[in-house]
Amino acid sequence: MRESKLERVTRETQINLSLNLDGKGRAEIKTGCGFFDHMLTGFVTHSRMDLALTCVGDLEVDAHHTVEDCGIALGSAIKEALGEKRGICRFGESTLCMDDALVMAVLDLSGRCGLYYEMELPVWKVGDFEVELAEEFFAALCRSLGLNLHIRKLAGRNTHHLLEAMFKSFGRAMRQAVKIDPELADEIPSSKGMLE
Ligand SMILES: [Mn+2]
Repeated sequence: MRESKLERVTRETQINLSLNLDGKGRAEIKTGCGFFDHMLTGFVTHSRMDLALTCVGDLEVDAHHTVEDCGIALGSAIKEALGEKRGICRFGESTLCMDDALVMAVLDLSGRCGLYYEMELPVWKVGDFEVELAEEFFAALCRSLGLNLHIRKLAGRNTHHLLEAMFKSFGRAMRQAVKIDPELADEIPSSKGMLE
């Protein structure tokens, strides 16, 4: 079973997480930041992972620690559930629209961290979420997972739609990348023989 559980406690956040890579897209997300919950739920639905995530963070400061630490935790959990990455497709890509918004996510579970984030977002805050935190989330996730990720806005004006299209597009791309490729048997899909 490609699953993992994780508890992460710092002076800024307390996180409990359980993940199943081969799920049905079931999300139980409670971070105290409503818009961020909405984004993570979109990711989960379209990645088809099952994710239960509770975070009690220092929202009296702002949502920064909460969002960043959830990124760290989710990346660590996916990494643990993937193990040696035997038989996975490894690469994923998705260009997804939501009304006016058109966003592309292309990724490689290479074991190396890289984030190439080109989203021009018209407003600085949506609901209780400062939009610059989205980049912090992906940066943290890429570091802890060892993910190379390109995210690019192709079109769009509405910031809610743009962020939502981005998280869903990331979900679709991750779904492809973690999928088991039946032709690979249990090979590690790398000419080096390892993905670390
Ligand atoms: Mn929405």
